Amino acid sequence: MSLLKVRTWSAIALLVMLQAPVTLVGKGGPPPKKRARIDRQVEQIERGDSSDKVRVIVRSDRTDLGTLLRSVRSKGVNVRRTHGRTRGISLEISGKDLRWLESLPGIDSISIDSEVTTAPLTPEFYFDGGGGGTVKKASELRSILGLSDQDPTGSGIGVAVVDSGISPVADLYGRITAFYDFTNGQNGVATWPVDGYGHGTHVAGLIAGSGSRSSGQYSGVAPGARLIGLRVLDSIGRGQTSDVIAAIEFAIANREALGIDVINVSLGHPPYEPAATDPLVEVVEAASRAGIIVVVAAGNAGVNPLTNTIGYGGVMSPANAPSALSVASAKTQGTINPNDDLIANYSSRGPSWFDGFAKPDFAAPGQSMVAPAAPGSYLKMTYPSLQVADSYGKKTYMALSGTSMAAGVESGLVAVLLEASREGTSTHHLTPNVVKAFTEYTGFTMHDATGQTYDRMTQGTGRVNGQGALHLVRSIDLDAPASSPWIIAPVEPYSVYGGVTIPWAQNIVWGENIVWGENIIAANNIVWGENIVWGENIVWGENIVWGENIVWGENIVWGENIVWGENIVWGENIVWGENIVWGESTLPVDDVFDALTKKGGSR
Ligand SMILES: [Ca+2]
Repeated sequence: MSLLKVRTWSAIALLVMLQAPVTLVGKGGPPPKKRARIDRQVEQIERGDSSDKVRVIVRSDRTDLGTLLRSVRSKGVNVRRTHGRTRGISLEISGKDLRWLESLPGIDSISIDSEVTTAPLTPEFYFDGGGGGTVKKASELRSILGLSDQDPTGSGIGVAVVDSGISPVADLYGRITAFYDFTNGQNGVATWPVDGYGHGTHVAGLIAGSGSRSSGQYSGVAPGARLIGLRVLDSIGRGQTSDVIAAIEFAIANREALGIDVINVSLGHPPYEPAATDPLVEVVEAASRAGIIVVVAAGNAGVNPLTNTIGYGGVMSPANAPSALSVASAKTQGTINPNDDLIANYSSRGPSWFDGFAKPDFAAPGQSMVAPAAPGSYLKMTYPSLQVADSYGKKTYMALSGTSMAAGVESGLVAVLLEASREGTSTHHLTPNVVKAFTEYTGFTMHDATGQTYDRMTQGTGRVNGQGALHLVRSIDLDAPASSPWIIAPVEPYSVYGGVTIPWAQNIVWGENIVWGENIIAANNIVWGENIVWGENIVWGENIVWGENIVWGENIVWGENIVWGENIVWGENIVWGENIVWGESTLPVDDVFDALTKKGGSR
């Protein structure tokens, strides 16, 4: 697509956005037929007018999918799945029939059924001088999060791992309580746990591994938690959006039966449309509404693989989902003290494409993380240099890096917080919003190697602080009535790690808003309810207004032209949603994604 065309498209989109919503009033017959919205991938294929088959996800504006299903089947279209909760149908159709599909009544939008990837970070892919040279040692993972041996282990909490499966290795013995396969269109077939690729086992180990083969050295964050394996990636790491949607819908539907409290999603695809119509985002939002806490890897698109420069706008779908806990990758430098932690170069920076949401939400340890290697798996066999020996001299562990690992660590931490919240007599559970707000509020502001504070689009509110979040969870009364104070114990906004006292970030990044102040949580500004409700005396940051006109400190003006620090000019040169911005150059997102995935070896 030429830049000229992109600009034209962008100008039209801008005009549409500026128009006031049109309301049809009166009784002059049926409203004119509107065509379904399509994402830019579908748009491109439609223009190609090829008879090649294309997989798409159709979202209906009606709850009854029957008529729609009959219509598409009558045309001989292959229906692959139906997604009842999100009113969707996944199907395979000729590119030439897309326009016909678009004009069918009852269709709201059509999205590409994109391939998803974990973009795992293999040795040639670190961009960080060979992985940062830090392998997690001893039972340091919990210590690095400020958790003591006496703190909760996630007992009674269920974490669904939507990934390549989970291998029943010794460290996960007795932890995998259910396993279902959704690969290649399978409809949640209950099987013996498997993981041909090796990614899901590693993530599961960071969440709930016992460390039994390493005398506890390589245990996960929440060794007491249960794991529910939802396999969506095949033995070489391939999977499709529709399979992921099916798995998450299954998790929502079976939430009670399987005891699912948390969903870990360490995979994604580049956003092809605004979050509001992205089917993968929608199912994450549905899970959050059902009370499940969804933890998502921000993505590993922080570095332009062609120029090796760091850039913004690389957050993957569904990490762009407003309700998701979107996690960046921190390098702990192998120390307990979080003050020396750095953000990994590869960690995807925000804001999110199309919407400009402030993402990621925070950063968790994700560099050179040691966890169980799935026996005979693709990752273990392909990268022997990543294998790590256990206490018996056998290489049953491996070190992987990426936001996938950071998400696993965060999911484990959420399990710890949830167990803590159920210690008392409270009848209420922590909602996804509250868990996110507490984790953001108690985070540690991070600095780069030169002492410069990372911006919010890089670190969110900072490095997660398990000790602080746990303290906050234990200081509130979940049964406090709406609009009343819920802090029942004094909250000191700092934590002590290895003798070092570090203040909390004490701010919250929320969708398009950043809220800052010491009193956000301590006072009556957040009240209990389905949503977090901001008090009337909210301070909209000291220097941040995020909306039609944005001023960010002294560096950023977001409107017609955007200037980010000294490096990025965002305006004339850059088309939002089509390109990733790296320094002063841009690159089409598909080229980047291809380069990332090829280099990452996942397809
Ligand atoms: Ca550290």
